Amino acid sequence: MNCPHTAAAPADRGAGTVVIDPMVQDLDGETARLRDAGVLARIDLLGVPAWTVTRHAEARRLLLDARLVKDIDAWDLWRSGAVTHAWPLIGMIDAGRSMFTVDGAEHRRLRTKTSQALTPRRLEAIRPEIEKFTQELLDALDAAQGDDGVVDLKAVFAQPLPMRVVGMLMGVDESRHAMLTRQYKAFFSMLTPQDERLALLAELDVFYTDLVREKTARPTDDLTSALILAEEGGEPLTEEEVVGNLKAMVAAGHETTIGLVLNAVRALLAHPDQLRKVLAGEVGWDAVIEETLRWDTPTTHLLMRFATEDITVGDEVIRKGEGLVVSYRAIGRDIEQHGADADAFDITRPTRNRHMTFGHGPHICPGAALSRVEAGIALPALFTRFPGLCLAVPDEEITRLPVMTQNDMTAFPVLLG
Ligand code: STR
Repeated sequence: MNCPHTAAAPADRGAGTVVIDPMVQDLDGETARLRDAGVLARIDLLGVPAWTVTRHAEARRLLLDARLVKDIDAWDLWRSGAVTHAWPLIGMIDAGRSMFTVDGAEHRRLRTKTSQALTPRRLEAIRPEIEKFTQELLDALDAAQGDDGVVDLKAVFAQPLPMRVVGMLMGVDESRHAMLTRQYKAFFSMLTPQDERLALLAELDVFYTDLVREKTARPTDDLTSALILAEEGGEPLTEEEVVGNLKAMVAAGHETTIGLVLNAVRALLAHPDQLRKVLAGEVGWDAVIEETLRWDTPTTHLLMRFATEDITVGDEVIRKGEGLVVSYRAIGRDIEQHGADADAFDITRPTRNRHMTFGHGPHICPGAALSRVEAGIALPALFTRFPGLCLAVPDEEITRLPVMTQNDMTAFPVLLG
C-alpha cells in the first residue's frame, strides 16, 4: 500500500527515470513501469527530461490547474535553447497557434465553433455519410483479399475511414487523403529523419494555408468555412488560427480513431468470450468502445504542459518552467480508479465509462463524440458483414509503430472468414 503520510523510502519514490522507448517494443511493460514509478514519474523523451502523471485522480486535478499551460515559451528547456527543432518530438508541441496550444479566454475563442459543430446532436446529420463510407470500405476489404485470403484491416478499413470522415467535415478533397495519410505516418514515426519531418510539416502548412485561402474565397458547407466566417465575441479567427485548428482536427481526427477501431477489434479477437456476448446482444458496442478507450488508449502520452509556478503533487514538486506529460495509457490502468484487475480487458467492468482517455478540463477532446459515432458504426458493421473475422497471424506478431505518443500498429492482417 502507499502511505502518503510516512516519509517515503527511496523505493516509494519510484525507480528513477522511465526512458520512453521510441521503438515501442514493450508497451504493456512500459505502462506498468510508469505506474510503478509513482503518481508523478520522471521520464526521458529522447534525452529530454519531463514529468508525467500516471494516475486518474491526480491527472484530473492537474488538468484543471491553470498554473499549467500549453505555451511552449513557458518551458525552460525551450527558452534556454536546450530543446530545439532538432528534437524529434518538437512538432507535438510547437504546432502553431490553435485550440491545441492556447489557454484561457483565447482558447475559448479558438475552440467554441469546433466544439459546437461536434455535439452528438449535430453529428446525427452526418451519420448516414459515415455509414455509407463504412459500407464502401467493407466492400473494399472484401475485394482486397489476397490469394491466401489475408487482408490488412488497417490499410483498407481502419485508416481510410477516419480520414474520409474528418476530410468531409473539414472540406479536404478525397484526392488528398492518401497523401495526408502518408505524411502523418511519417510525421509520427520516430524512424523519419528530423529534417524530413520538418520539411513535411512545412509542406502541410502550405497545403492547409492554400485550403484556407480557397475556402475564404469560396466558402462551402464545412467546418473550415465555418471557422473562417466565425466571429466569436466579434473577433474573427486569423488565418493562422484557422490553419492551426484545421491541422489539429485532421491530425487528431485521423490518427486517434485508427487506434480506437483497431485496438477494439484486436481486444475482441483476443477475448472471444466477450466478442460472443457482444454478438449475442448481451452487451452493447458502447461498452466495447469505452473499455477499449480505457484499456488500450489511442494516445499513449500527451505532450505537453508547462508549470508557470511550482506545483506540489504528493511528495514531488513540478518546478516552474518544467514540462508535464499526461500518460493516458497508464491512467487507464489505474488500480485506484478501476480496481485490482485494471490490466484485464472486461467489457462488463462497472467503471468502464469512468476513464479519462479524452482528457479533462478546458482541452477535453472536442472530437470525443465523433470518434464514438465512428467506432459505433464501424465495429458492428465490420462484425455483421464478417462474423468469422479472425487474425491472420498470432496476436504476438502484431507490431506497434515506432511512435512515442500514439498507440498504433504497423498492420493488422486478418482473414475475413
Ligand atoms: C500533430 C501535428 C499538427 O500539425 C498539429 C497537432 C495538433 C493536435 C494534436 C496533433 C498535432 C497530434 C495528435 C494529438 C492532436 C490533438 C489530439 C491528438 C495530440 C500535434 C491526440 O493524440 C490526443
